[in-house]
Amino acid sequence: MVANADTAHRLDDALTNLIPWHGPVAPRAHLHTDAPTLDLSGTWRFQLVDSPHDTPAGFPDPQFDDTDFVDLAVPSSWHMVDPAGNAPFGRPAYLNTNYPIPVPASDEDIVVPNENPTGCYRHTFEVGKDFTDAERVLLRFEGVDSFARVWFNGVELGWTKGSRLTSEFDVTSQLRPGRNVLAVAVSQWSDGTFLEDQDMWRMSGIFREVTLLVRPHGGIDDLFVHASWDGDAKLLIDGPEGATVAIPELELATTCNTEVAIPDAQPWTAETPKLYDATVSTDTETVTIRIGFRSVAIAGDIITVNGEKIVFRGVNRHEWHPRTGRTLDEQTMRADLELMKRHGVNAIRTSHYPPNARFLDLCDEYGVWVLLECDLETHGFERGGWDGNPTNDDRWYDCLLNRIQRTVERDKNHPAIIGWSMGNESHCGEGIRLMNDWVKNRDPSRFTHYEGDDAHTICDVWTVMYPSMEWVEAVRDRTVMPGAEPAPQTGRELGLPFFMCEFAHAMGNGPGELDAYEERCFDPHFHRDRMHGGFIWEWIDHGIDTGRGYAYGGDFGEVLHDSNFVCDGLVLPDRTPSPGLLEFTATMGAVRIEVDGEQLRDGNGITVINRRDFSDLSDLTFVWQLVNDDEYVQTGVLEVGALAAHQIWTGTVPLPDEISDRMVVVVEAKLVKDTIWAPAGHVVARTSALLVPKPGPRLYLPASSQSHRDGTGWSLGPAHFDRRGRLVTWGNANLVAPVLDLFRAPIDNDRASSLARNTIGDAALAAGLDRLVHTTTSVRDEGDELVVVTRSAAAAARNSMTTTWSWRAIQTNDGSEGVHLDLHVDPHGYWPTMLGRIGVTIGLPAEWTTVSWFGLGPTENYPDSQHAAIWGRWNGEVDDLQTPYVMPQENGLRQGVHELTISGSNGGLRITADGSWPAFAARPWTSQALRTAAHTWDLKPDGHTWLTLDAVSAPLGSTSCGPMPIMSHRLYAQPVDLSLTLSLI
Ligand code: IPT
Repeated sequence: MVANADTAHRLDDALTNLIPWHGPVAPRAHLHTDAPTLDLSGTWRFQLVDSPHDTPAGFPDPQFDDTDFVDLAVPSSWHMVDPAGNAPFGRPAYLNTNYPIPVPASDEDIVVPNENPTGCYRHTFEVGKDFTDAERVLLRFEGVDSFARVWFNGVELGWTKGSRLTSEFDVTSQLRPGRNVLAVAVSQWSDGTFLEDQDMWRMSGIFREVTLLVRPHGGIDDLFVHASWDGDAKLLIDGPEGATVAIPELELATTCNTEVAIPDAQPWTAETPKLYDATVSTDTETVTIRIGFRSVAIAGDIITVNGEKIVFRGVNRHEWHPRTGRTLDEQTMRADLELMKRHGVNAIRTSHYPPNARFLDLCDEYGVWVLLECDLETHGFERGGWDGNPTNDDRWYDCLLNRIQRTVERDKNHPAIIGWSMGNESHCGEGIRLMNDWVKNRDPSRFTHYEGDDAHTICDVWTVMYPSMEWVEAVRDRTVMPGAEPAPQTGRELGLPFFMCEFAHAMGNGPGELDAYEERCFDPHFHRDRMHGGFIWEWIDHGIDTGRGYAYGGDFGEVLHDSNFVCDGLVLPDRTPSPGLLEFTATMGAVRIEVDGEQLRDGNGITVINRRDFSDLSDLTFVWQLVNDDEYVQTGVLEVGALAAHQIWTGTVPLPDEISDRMVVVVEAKLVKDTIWAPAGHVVARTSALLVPKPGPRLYLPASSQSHRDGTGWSLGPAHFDRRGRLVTWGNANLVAPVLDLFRAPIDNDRASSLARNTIGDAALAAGLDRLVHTTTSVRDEGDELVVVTRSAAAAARNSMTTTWSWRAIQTNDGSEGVHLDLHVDPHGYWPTMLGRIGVTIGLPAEWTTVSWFGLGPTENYPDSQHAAIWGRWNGEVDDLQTPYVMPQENGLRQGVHELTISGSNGGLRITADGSWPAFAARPWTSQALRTAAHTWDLKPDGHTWLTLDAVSAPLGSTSCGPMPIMSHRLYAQPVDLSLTLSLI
């Protein structure tokens, strides 16, 4: 206990004295107890001042008049109160690796600015006799960012740091019958800030729960459950001597500190999260705890659970809600887990801090592997060459140890947690070794992880971030890559299990190439090699809801910021799955279906691969459908049965004698029964194939009409061309004539950012792909054919594309009049720039908004992100075809277009393709507008429906923080052809 007068003058000291806390009791597990607890969440009184020196005199005093204070919800971050409006308490700031405050040099004492937003909190509440009569009462804070000084009924209890770590103060001697007053001064900056440089919004407050807990004499302060499984279960619970342990379901009755073998228990895995409800009791307290039996081991260079190799189909998860920031309610936590389980995610790295404790109860229940990370990142020291970096400076080691101890002690009883991570991007040093040693000593039952252990002498696994495909291959094939980054350092890593703790940066449109990572790093052929998959960066876009769209870094006037780099998740800020998440399911989900349309007749066109590590597929039914364009032909069920883990089933479906080029086989794996994460019928995996996988040439009847010329140009069937040979009228509709299009509004993967080296987008803009000048060089009228040649090039550029447009009037298959276009594009000159596309864009009437296509859909798809798309007939409105990435960018492409109609009440256009199938995008704005818009609310329909048809399209990659796309995927200038029939609707 610290007396008031004794500490008042030491306030600054406490903020920066490199002492992790003063006052709290020893860290221990969060236990569910029958001892009384009082949730202090609710409306507190609050006043924000500029500095810890400016707190109102005497505010912790119970008699203090707080009429000038205002109401604030606890838990919450004060920066999240109306951040896009009045922001009464300041606005959040987004920074990636830079510190938001000046960094002391290594030969200086630690200082933080005097301008240090400090929230003065007061909360008055009543307690009953159960609290005042208790032997001991603790006050628990689960998350205060970043420094809290605590008074209870006017007496200072101490102070604490460690924003996402629990602190408990003993309040027994201050607690009074009836009215009690809790006062807390929370400062945003402290020495803890230098250990909390995570890539996220910087915001402050009491943002997790505050609870008062009775601790009965002779009660259960802490437990450490050791529940292993090696064919049989074993249980040992470290706890109070003599405390009884009961698991009714297993008819087990034992005591703490006694190991018992349990023959008939089922193991816990992320696939089969079997939990047993146990009670641990003393005379004065009963704790309920959910036990999962499982054993984590490293066998050679393989991580096993219960003897089986596991593979992480994982995501990095920050805690985020677009309205409440890092304060999450249980509904949101459940929503995350439901979405993850539905989409095949089986693992979470809690980047880069321990989550809300309740979340881990839910991880046990839903079943995910958790790599639990300590609240530690010192990335901003990189800027100074890591000089004075806390993990290598012994002044800081107590703080580091305090953090890892609080991390492990709080969460040690969760079966879901299979590894402890020391933190993120804090370089390396003795500090990390001390943390790791402490963990291995306290809990040898799990592996340890720290990606920055780059000499690989400390932790149990070898992990990297954002490796190139070639590099992952070298790890898999055990070939050394001289000079390749990150290079093996000591050789020890070559004998360790390997995974990517971050890969496939999901910023904006992407990530692409997931299938390529899956093939290399996920051991898809069950070789039982060291490859353990990885964790996508990251789960959710941290956009802030402004009421009209989502804000990102820089929107709140920050001095320094990292723009939209904070929006790099698989789900949009409101948790709408992005196309990237659907692609994750299709490439990395454990249930894989492959259909080869051409082999179906041979009896083995369908392959089902069970990539689960434990469970068979008896929870799924595999339904096939044969569809011809938009008509169901036949449906049935595949006899996949209880296909065991790692096994492969092949089979086929009956085919009709006559097959058409729009015939598709779709196979879906659906849940047979309800689970806690999805209802029966939920589709876990889906794939499709065309029975005729390649386009064939089409025959057309010549039209009754020939081209004819008048003073304004040429007419060909329903098409009218101006004197420069540009298609300007279609039926009665005026068009913005089609032109060659090489440009896509740069996606985040095309743009340089705080971490990305690439300049794909800048190079495209420098080359003028967004401002091509189109010049007709010749128009030849050849009877029923009009041949127009255009040259497209940017101002100042000499390289160009020559496009030959050969138009012919025809009669389409349904007898209507139309035109056929043969388009040939030829590059001329030197084209070093990667292109966004090679296609054409045409401006249609704004009223034409109804789209129907036969091709890949319904979700958007790109050349390196198309496994989630299904062949079929899809319908929608133009508005529905846009994906609202937080920062506008190219989106909405759909490939494999056999036929497309786009129409309104006053007419329309049907396009059929032969020769090759184009991709299309239809938008109410241009790519140029998409490029210049900074937010979704900047995008305004411009009076046209812009239709783009790509002969070839660029891949997505994940270069916003990762390697360039695989060389063969990149789109460079090349000759292309398109062959299209246009008819009137
Ligand atoms: C990596 C960080 O660990 C993560 O927090 C996030 O910032 C991510 O990058 C990019 O979004 S660190 C980087 C140097 C690879």
